[in-house]
Amino acid sequence: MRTQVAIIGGGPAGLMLSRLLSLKGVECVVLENRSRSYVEGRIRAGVLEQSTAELLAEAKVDARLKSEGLVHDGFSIAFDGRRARIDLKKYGNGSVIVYGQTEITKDMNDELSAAGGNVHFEAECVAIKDYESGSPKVVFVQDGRERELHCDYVAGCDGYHGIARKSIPSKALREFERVYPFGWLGVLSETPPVREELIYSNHARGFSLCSMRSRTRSRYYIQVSADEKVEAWPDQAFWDELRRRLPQDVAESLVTGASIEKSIAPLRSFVAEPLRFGNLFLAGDAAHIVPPTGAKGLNLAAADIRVLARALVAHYLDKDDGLLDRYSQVCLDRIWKAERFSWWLTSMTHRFGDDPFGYRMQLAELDYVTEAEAGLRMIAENYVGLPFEKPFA
Ligand code: RFL
Ligand code: PHB
Repeated sequence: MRTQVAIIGGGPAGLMLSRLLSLKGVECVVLENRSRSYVEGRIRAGVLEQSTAELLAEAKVDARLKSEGLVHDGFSIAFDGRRARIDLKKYGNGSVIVYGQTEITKDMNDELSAAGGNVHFEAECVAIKDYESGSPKVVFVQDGRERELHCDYVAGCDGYHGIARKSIPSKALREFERVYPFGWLGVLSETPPVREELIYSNHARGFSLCSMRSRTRSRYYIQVSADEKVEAWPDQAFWDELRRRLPQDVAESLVTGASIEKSIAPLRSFVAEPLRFGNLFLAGDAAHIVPPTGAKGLNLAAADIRVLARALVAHYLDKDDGLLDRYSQVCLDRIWKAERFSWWLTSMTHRFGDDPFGYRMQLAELDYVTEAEAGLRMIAENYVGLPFEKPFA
């Protein structure tokens, strides 16, 4: 089998790249080791930057996003018995859109399969050969048979646990990591959201977040210790603990119900440098992880794909490799800023053990950044999404 661009991983990054390249006439094949229903069922991100929505429009997969996505002009941070609203319009000159990652992958898979289907599900990549040359090969196993996909370029969009990053010799790669001593226990329920906007809460018992997927479907999270087991949290225990961590008026209006999904996500900051090795490019979670507090993971994956798609199109259509050569640096400059924001928001809102001094520092910082215009601007600009440099803007 032969194609121009082999894409490893059919998560949001891989699917988006496939869609953007196909629309420009660049050939590509996506190899995804899970089934379509598994990928579409994974409950993950829910908040999109404006630039991610624009990329979905460019990929012509935004019809449902436009009709069902909820535009949010602000969110709140609760701490010390009060609540500060971050006005994204006023201080960040923009807004975000609440629309689930599950829906994005469904929308993209629908379009890709209608266009002829270049996504191979249950196709597990096991090796990448000759990526330092001009003719790499991706070895994959499908239906128990080992096959090879020959290509010009490989896009490693296979997430944190994928093989793309692991195929690169460790001496060629620099990895930066911080593992947090806690995770997020998340619950999805068919209940109306407790408020119209998201509420992030710093509480003495631990962080919590009230989010949503639609006007009838809610997503809530509470901070739990890193070794916590989901079985230890029957629905009632989750709702009781969430209520304790919310401002009283919010807790009183919380509508609870049976969980549709419940899982624990560990929290990690991670960046691999650089993002290019010969003709192999890393994008999305394969290259970087942020703790979910800033809602940046999916948006960063989309940002990499914006740059990579433009660079590959310039190579094939304009015979210009300048953008491919700059891919790594252009992405990393923006990635590190999102890493900083996600780390900072996590540090300011979570409990790090029994640390009364640290808690007072958090409250003082929250008080300052939610009062001072400079603080409000910094939070809002980062949450809405930092600008892209030209020609990626
Ligand atoms: P994915 O989604 O992990 O997709 C990688 C795909 O590669 C496949 N794969 C392979 N395929 C073939 N061969 C192999 N050897 C393979 N190995 C792996 C996998 O099956 C998978 O389908 O990475 P991608 O595409 O880079 O997308 C990244 C996003 O999924 C991720 O950053 C976000 O979900 C993070 N995230 C959030 N991001 C936001 O922007 N806003 C949010 O509100 C937000 N909330 C969240 C989140 C992540 C969370 N968890 C569970 C970590 C909330 C949570 C709780
Ligand atoms: C979500 O709705 O899943 C969500 C929202 C905001 C975050 C993280 C996750 O910061």
